[in-house]
Amino acid sequence: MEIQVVRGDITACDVDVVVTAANAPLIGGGGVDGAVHRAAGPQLLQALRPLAPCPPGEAVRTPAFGLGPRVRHIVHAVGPRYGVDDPAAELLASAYRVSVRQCDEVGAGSVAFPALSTGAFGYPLFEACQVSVQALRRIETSLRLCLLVAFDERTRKFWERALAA
Ligand code: AR6
Repeated sequence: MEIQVVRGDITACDVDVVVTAANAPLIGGGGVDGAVHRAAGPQLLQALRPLAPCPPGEAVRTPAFGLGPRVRHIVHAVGPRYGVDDPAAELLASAYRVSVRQCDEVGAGSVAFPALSTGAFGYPLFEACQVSVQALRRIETSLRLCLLVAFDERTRKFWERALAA
């Protein structure tokens, strides 16, 4: 799987699967999840209700609704709340791994990830970038392309640095 860092808004990505940074009750919120819910529309919340709760380190999958037809599925990954859900690094790596497994289950070729847990959930940015790159590199998958979508320049730099290591 090729891993590429790009700067931008994940709701504009041309991929089979968009991953969002969800919370355990799967009720939407701010940050990237807010943007994904706005783009997908209200059907998304309805589809999530029977799948909740989703514990940290896990992920669930729904159709893409308003994000389609370009995007086929949304994976709702729950990263750890830093300082609350432990062990944080293992839970964060697991959220990435389970998301990739969700992509493989539907035969996806491409996926876009946000920097899970690095906003409202408070995970230190550089460490989170390292954990995500290490986890994604070790995974066996039929995905061809994985976009790491940095919303700001700091995230882009740290992901590039983690990829170069
Ligand atoms: N595209 C890509 N990345 C984005 C976008 C976007 N449109 N918007 C924000 N980011 P966060 P978390 C970046 O807080 O820390 C929500 O309320 C953002 O700059 O979205 O896992 C959920 O409902 C940051 O780098 O996710 C949960 O309750 C990264 O996405 C909780 O926050 C993650 O920040 C999850 O917290």
